[in-house]
Amino acid sequence: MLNVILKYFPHNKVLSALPFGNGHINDTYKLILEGVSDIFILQRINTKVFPNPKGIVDTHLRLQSRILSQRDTITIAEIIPNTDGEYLTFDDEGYAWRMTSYIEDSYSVDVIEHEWEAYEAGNAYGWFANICSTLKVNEFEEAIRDFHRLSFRLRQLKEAISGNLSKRAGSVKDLIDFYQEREAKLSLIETLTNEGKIPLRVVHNDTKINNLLFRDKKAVAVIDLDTVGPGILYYDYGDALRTSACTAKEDEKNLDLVRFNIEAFKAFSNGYLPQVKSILSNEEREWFYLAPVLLTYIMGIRFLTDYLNGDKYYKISYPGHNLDRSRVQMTLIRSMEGFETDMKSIIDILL
Ligand code: ADP
Ligand code: GN1
Ligand code: MG
Repeated sequence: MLNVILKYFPHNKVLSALPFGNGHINDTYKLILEGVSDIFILQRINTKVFPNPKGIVDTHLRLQSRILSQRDTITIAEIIPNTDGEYLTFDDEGYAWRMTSYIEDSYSVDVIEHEWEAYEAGNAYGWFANICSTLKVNEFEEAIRDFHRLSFRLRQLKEAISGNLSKRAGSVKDLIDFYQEREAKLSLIETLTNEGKIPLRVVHNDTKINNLLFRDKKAVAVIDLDTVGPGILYYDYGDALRTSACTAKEDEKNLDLVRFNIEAFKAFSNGYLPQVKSILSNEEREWFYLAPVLLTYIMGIRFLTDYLNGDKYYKISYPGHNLDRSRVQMTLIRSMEGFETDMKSIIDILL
């Protein structure tokens, strides 16, 4: 890593470069240098997950040229070039790194405890959706192909079950059944999208709660822009609620603590929906209430698939980590299913 830092700051001593945050994909470090008042975020991009890091940088640059000139109260981190003017720096092993500004005095949260946090999260992701609505979707490419395409994720699950690489399939039959039982109902959104009834837009595609930064009691930055590109608004609304309107952390072992938090749902929706209201088509308004279940379902399937494949994709801290994550998603879906009518009426009022 030191050789990478030298490409940005050849003359400053490194005071610290410590692992930072709880991301599941990239390696993130907070960098403090002697004689430089700013702090930086240095990330080694996971190129197994993101095969085209240059595409990610191009997207970031387009977003920052659109956003940073506005001086809004919410912002994004700025990607910073090295001394050669390049936005990607390759280390001796060929890994790609990038540096961004550190959002000063900020913090991220993994579980929402107060309604104001949910409102702020909705407001910030709504702000992002609104900005992206002015971008042309056909000028962006998916960073990860078929990222939120349910049929693709279900196919991956089926392959993982039949491949049974980690010999774990026999022990998780309850989970496999749970996810497979819901396939028909939750395929509706993909069908409507394929038919062009739900429009493709530029969206964030990874709106979990810790991809937002707070300062004091305000959400001040939307981060983790690697997946920004074509998608539908439900992806962002749904994935944000999966983590903002859940009473427990994503990998909680005590499933009794995992419930859908309808008050947080209401507060998030209050922040989000008014900002996208004017851009929605009639068909798009109709199915918003299915988005939280759909995105929780997709993540539950992805965690289970990774568990069955022997934990190749997400970072884990212990062997059953992906299984715990998948069980939390299952429990949250069960809880959400009891609130579908409430979700629909809250959304109808706001739209
Ligand atoms: P990953 O793709 O692995 O999730 P992220 O870009 O989300 O990586 O970064 C991981 C964590 O690091 C975030 O959840 C956040 O806590 C912290 N972080 C990332 N970028 C910044 C930044 N520019 N300023 C402050 N904190 C940041
Ligand atoms: C990953 O990168 P991170 O940790 O913010 C994943 C998301 C999942 C999330 C689950 C590129 O997000 O899709 O929802 O983990 N990102 C990628 O916690 O796969
Ligand atoms: Mg992240």
